[in-house]
Amino acid sequence: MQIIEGNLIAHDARIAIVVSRFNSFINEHLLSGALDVLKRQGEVNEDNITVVRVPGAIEIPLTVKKLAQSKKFDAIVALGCVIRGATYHFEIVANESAKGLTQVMLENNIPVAFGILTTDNIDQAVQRAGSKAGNKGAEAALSALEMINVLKQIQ
Ligand code: INI
Repeated sequence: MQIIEGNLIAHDARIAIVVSRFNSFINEHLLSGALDVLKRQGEVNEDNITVVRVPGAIEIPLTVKKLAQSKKFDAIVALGCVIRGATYHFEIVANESAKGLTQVMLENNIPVAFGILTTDNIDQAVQRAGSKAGNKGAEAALSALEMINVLKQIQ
């Protein structure tokens, strides 16, 4: 039996993080969580980490696509926060950003970690940005590290 699984250390991995400004009071905590994991758990060389800021979650997929096509990165972490409002806008932004990211990942053969919160209210977002329910930015970074090492073994 052969088992392929990735560990989390990735010293030389080149990782891009795309983070949106909309709801930045949440997103900055997701970014801190992601950077903390990359540096302390992944032991990723800080010079190999690139942070790209974009306006909102809708702009994340195109940015991730461009980064993927540059072939300069081994994984991309997408961070943002979509909070439900009174209109259908929430569904559009949440669904389209998720769909776009999955498409980029499959079309470009690069792991794209999904760290975009989609919550009913601000409280749920705060809970997932470093308090009661953990830090989804940190979780996304963990999955990027693991996927880099899994794919390395498969290739
Ligand atoms: N962008 C977000 O990242 N989160 C949101 O909650 C949000 N809402 O609710 O409107 C949001 N909208 C902006 C959108 O992502 C684009 O930046 C904007 O439409 C310009 O293209």
